[in-house]
Amino acid sequence: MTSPIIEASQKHPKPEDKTFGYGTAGFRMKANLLDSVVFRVGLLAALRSQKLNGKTIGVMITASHNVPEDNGVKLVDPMGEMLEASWEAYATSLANAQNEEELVARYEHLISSLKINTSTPAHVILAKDTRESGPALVTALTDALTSVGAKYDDYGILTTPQLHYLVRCLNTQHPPHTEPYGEPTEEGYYKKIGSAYAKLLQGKPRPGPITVDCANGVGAPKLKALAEYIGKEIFDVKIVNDLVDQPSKLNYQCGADFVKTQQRLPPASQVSPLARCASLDGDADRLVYYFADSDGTFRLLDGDKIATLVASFITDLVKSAGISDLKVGVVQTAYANGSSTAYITKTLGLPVICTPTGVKHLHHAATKFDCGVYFEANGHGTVVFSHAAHTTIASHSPESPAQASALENLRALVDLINEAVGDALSDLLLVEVILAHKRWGPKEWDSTYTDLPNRLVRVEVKDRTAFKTTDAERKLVEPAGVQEKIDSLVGKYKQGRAFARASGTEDAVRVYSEAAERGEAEELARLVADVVV
Ligand code: NG1
Ligand code: ZN
Repeated sequence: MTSPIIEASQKHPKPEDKTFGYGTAGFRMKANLLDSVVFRVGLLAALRSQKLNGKTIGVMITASHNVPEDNGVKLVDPMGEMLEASWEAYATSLANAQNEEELVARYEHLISSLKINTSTPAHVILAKDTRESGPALVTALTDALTSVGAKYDDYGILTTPQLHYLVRCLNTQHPPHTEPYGEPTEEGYYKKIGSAYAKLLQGKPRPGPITVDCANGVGAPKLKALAEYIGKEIFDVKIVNDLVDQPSKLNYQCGADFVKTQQRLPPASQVSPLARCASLDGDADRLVYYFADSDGTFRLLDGDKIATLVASFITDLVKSAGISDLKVGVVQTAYANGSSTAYITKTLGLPVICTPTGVKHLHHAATKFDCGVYFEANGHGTVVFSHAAHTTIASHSPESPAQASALENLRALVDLINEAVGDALSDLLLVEVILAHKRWGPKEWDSTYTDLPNRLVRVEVKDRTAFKTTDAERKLVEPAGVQEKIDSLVGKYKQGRAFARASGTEDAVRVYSEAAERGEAEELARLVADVVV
């Protein structure tokens, strides 16, 4: 059993002086360092499947919004969630074994300590984004899977959320699941969300054209396929930044991360005032909207604006359907604009939970609600429905035609939403539907509340591990004394708020600030940055 692993692993040697860590987004780095890591992730994926009695595990090869030279790999658990946290350490342990012998020893240690029956057939599905380094990394992965006799299916190029969807579909085909999540094919994905969209738009004004910047990544061909499935009459999308055959253009001057951090239009987008625009990131799991105001000012509608729109719509729909016992709530991180939090609690009257950065934390917290809406400010998020919500929505009896129609819409909404993970394509259709129902353009949506001026800066420090936080990363406990200094600075600004935390994906500390005036928010960020260096 072990010699095939050694033989296969010799083709994917570990770079000597590197230490790898499974972070918030899996392993992510320069693609030329990733070969051995992906091979070892393959071994772990097979073990994870065996540990879970042969359930299907997903492996996605992508580096999302990172530069084209980077790549990454992450594992998807059976219901389409991120890998269970305790297994991240096993991934790190395999990735850092210095040689083949150590790798096999660690692999066997996992088998015995986790009591894994290796005669259980393993099943893994895999996909990649459009990066040039993808195909070679897939070979590393399949070499590993072959060496341990795991069965695998390579789905080629997909968006990250499509792979999560497929994993969930494949694992819900059999009892105890009463109904599969959807057809386990790419086509099945378009069918499920596309028909839900069409249903929700019945009798509603047809949305006008929307321009979508696809970051020159996988979102471009997939959005085209989705748009073809739905049809131009009800989904009139103009796709820009779709140069997937020019890998160096990926995420360059475009994409959701560019728009959110630069707070401006991607240069390739030529749009008329008040026209709806959106950007996806490089693997199509983030979405932000924006528009140019009548005077040309750029207006961003970020993850917070999407979360508030979705939460208000679901609340209304649940109420209109005559359902009274489902709890709707919103999950955010410390990066959510203070105005959005105030709007959710005061205007919408909904509870808000704040979690540390990273969607796995938000997702987990969202399961505490019946309809849990979660979004990071950068546009990554979705809605999760509890078991009770699914049952109630499926079985509720309406008492009037109005209730019946709201209930139909609620059912279609559940189909439209990719519960497994934040999904830019599904979220895009969701926002389009809500705007059509509310008869809103981007300006009406934007005017629900006004963002407090804010600033996010990246600070290079000697050792970011020295920064330890509490209270959902809003307060520093270490280094000693720093939080007191931040507090005293914050106290000097009207509506001031600021925090510093170590990034989980980059070697830096991030400082975020808000204040009543733009200049003050910027000054506060600068002063806090001075305190942390
Ligand atoms: P870090 O580098 O830990 O701040 C960033 C984003 C997160 C999340 C992760 C994973 C910000 C401020 N941080 O995390 O929201 O998306 O990357 O990709 O946007
Ligand atoms: Zn992404």
